[in-house]
Amino acid sequence: MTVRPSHALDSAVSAPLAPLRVEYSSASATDALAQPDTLAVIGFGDTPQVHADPRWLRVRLRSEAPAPLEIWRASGRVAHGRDGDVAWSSDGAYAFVALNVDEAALGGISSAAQHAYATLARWSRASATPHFLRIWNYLDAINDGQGDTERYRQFCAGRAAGMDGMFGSSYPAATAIGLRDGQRVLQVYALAARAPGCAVENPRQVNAWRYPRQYGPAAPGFARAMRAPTATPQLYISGTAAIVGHASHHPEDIAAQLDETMANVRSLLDAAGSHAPLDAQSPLKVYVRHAPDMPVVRGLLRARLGDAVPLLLLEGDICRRELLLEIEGIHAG
Ligand code: 3EB
Repeated sequence: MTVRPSHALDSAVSAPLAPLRVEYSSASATDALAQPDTLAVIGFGDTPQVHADPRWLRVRLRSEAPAPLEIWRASGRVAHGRDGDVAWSSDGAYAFVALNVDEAALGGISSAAQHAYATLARWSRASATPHFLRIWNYLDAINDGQGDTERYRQFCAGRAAGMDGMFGSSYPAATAIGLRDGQRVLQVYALAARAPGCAVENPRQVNAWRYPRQYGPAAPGFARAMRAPTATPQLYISGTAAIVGHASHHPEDIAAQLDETMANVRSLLDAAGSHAPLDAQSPLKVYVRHAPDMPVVRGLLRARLGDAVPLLLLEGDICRRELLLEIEGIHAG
């Protein structure tokens, strides 16, 4: 492993972190990457991946309109580099970690997921920021295959094997969404921190890691949300859909799924003790299965949330076939 800034002896190790600043921005990636406090710049869809910088990541999901960039800003000076297939950046308080795993090279989605998570585990053990707060997973053709051979279920099995207890019984917040470009390259990226966050579960939903066997051989290892170890409250909300208990609700009804999803988000915010409304400090990412639903979903969300909440709508497949949308976000409050 190459040398990464070690703040392990810093007396501030246990001090609360400043909140990570996350925004959807029309800035150019070049300008964003030129800022010394930029931790990550994420482009979507057809954005050409032209930056060699390890902080630059392209997610292969199409957006509704020309997609803004998602920019993460830390507080301190950001160092960055690559260790094997891991791209990383860190200011000592937070780290961005990303890797792409070619499925064919590993022998399938399950082995690719296992490799990705074993690599993250190894990375975190050697890191001054070993605590994962939030992980994103993107894989092609997530709903292909029947029953336990469905690619999402295979992904979950590989992820569980690769995690190998690294999270104990407290998982980070997460998203797992399907790509559609036929590139069998699993993409995993994460936000890690110097101090641990606190997992939050949703009383309206069965904890995902306790889903019954009918949903696959390995339950998905993620928490519904993660409270960040910050001086002022910040909550990372996992991908949230129209699941109540462990069952999907309202198949084929996008408006009802949106209502149910927002009821879940509300319930999660309540469980986290977060009573501030979603506002300009609450960027939401909305994954929509069918492109024609995107303007409908945007309209319904704007009517519900007002104009201040930053929204990024992306076309992607949800991990259960009957689910038409999923919403994730970050909330200050
Ligand atoms: C759900 O609630 C919907 O496998 O990492 C949401 C967020 C979902 C994360 C994951 C899956 C994951 O079960 C699917």
